[in-house]
Amino acid sequence: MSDHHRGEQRLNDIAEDFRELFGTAPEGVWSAPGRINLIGEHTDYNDGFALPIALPHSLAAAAARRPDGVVRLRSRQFDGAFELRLADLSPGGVPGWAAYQAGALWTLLDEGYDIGGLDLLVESRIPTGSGLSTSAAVCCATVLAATGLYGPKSSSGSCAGPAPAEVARLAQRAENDFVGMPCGIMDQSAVMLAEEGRALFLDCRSLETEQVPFDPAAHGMSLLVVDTRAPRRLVEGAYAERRRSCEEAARILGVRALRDVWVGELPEALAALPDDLSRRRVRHVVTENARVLEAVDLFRAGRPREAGPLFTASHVSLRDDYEVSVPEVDTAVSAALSAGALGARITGGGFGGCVIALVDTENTADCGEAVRAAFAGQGFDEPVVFTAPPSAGARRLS
Ligand code: GAF
Repeated sequence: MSDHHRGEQRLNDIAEDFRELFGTAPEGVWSAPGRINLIGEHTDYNDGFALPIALPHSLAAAAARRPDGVVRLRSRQFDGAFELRLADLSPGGVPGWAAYQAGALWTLLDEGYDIGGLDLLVESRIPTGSGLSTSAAVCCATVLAATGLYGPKSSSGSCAGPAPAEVARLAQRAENDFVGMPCGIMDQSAVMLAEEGRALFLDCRSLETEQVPFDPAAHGMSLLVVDTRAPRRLVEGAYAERRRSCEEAARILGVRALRDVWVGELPEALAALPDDLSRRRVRHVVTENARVLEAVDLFRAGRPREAGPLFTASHVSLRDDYEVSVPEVDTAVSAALSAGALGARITGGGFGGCVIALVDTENTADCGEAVRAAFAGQGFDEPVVFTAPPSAGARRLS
């Protein structure tokens, strides 16, 4: 089946499910991809740099308006049916997966968007629980659906919906203020702004972006993704703790954010910090920002193969200084490197999730096999291995 036919089939299937669940046809369907961060991890909330791509895996959200201020939420992947009154939404008040959609709608209302009731069905093909940003995709798709159906802010004077970067900001706010996850802006920016064949160079302070060419196949490589399927535990508490320690270090160093410490100033900054833990956290963030800039230079120069060692250095820093790796992830990285990968690292927030590896095209299958064999040897669950061409960001499908 061609991509076009697969897309048509998906639309038909979600429309049929929607009719079955809600008794009416959807008025529109939007898609939002998952993301992989190539490099620049735990830098976004430090006002730093990141270099994500969008995955070919996406979720689709079908929606129709309702006249009664009620929101009905359903998911093909998750059990449970939620029926909520828009007027009753309050931060922390919705449990489970529906919190992300409810949070997106609450944010729009809080920011003066004139939205009303909705029936909303989400069908996700992004592997869940793998740190590939299903949550950002859900929030972005919900903002797109609600503003696509109810129109832009009545005071905006424009007939277009919010710009993609504004959708990313609204979606981030949903996670920060409604769900209570203090994430940065990297995931939502990738979901909204990524382009096929490009990586998104993101300055998380100015929010300036640059689409940097990244076409692994054209350089004889693939980007291999290993979903370790390691259970992600303590993710939110540990993430918030990392963020707090960075903010505290920035305060001690007298800078607005760790972005303001350049790598050449690192020895002096480390000497000013009171303990080894904060020194290691700062060293990760400062060196990681420098690695992103180096990788971007290599991509711009058409030399992405040379970015491999930067990936591996990023992993070592995240493992040893930032302490967000787990044994399954380290096993995948070591196995990929031993099998000849040009570079490999944990991607995303960590504490489980996925590993990415830059590999020669002809070595892709062997590298995947080496990782599977290493997992079997350690008694870990079998990982899911796939390749990820840089894909397009969120859009309306119908
Ligand atoms: C998670 C967060 F949601 C992002 O904002 C980012 O901090 C990432 O972890 C680590 O780079 O995905």
